[in-house]
Amino acid sequence: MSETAYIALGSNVGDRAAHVDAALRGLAATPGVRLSACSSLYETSAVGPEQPDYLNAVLVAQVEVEPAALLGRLRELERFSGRVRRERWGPRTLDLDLLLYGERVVDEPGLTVPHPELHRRRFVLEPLVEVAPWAVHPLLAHTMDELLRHLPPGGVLRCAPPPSLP
Ligand code: A4P
Ligand code: MG
Repeated sequence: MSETAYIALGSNVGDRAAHVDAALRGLAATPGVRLSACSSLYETSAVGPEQPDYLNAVLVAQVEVEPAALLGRLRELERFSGRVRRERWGPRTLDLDLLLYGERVVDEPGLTVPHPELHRRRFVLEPLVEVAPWAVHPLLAHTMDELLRHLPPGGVLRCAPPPSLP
C-alpha cells in the first residue's frame, strides 16, 4: 500500500534551481518513492532572519517507505546539496520538509507530521494548494485551500512553471 506524501522544497543559497532539480532527481531515484507531481516554482521573500529570497515548491510522491525513513532520505539529499546547518531558519542550499504523509499524525523525537509550521506559511501553502487544494490537515480538520484563505497576503514575489519530473 502506498501513501501520498507532500514534501516542501526550499533553497536560497547558490544555484537555487539546480538544487531543486537535484532534489527531484534524488527523490526519483529513491526506492519506494514515486514522484507524481511538482508545483510551480515560487520565488518568495524570506521569513525569519534577513537573508536572500527563496525558491519554494511542493512535491507530491507516492511512497512505500515509512515517514522516519523518508525524512532520513530528505536529510541525506540536503547534505548532498552541500547544506551546512547554522542558525535555525537561516539560509540554506536545500531544505526538504515532510509536510503531510497521507492523513497520518506522527509526533516523535525529530519528526512531527503534519509539519508544525505548515498552516502558518504562505510559501508552503500556495504551492501545496496548487497540487492538493482538497488535502485535509488531520489535526486542524481543514483543507489546504481553507488554511490558505486564513493567511494574510504577501511574500510571494514571482512564480515560474513547474519543472518537468525526472
Ligand atoms: N523535523 C521535525 N519534523 C519534521 C518534518 N516534518 N520535516 C525536525 C522536516 N524536518 C522535521 O530542521 C529542524 C529539525 O526539524 C530537524 O532536526 C528535523 O528532525 P532543520 O532543517 O534541521 O532546521 P531548520 O530548517 O533551520 O529549522 P526548521 O524549523 O525546520 O526551519 P524551516 O521550518 O525549514 O524554515 N522563508 C521562505 N520564504 N521560504 C522558506 O523555505 N525556510 C525557512 C526554514 C525559513 N524561512 C523561509 C523558508
Ligand atoms: Mg527544515
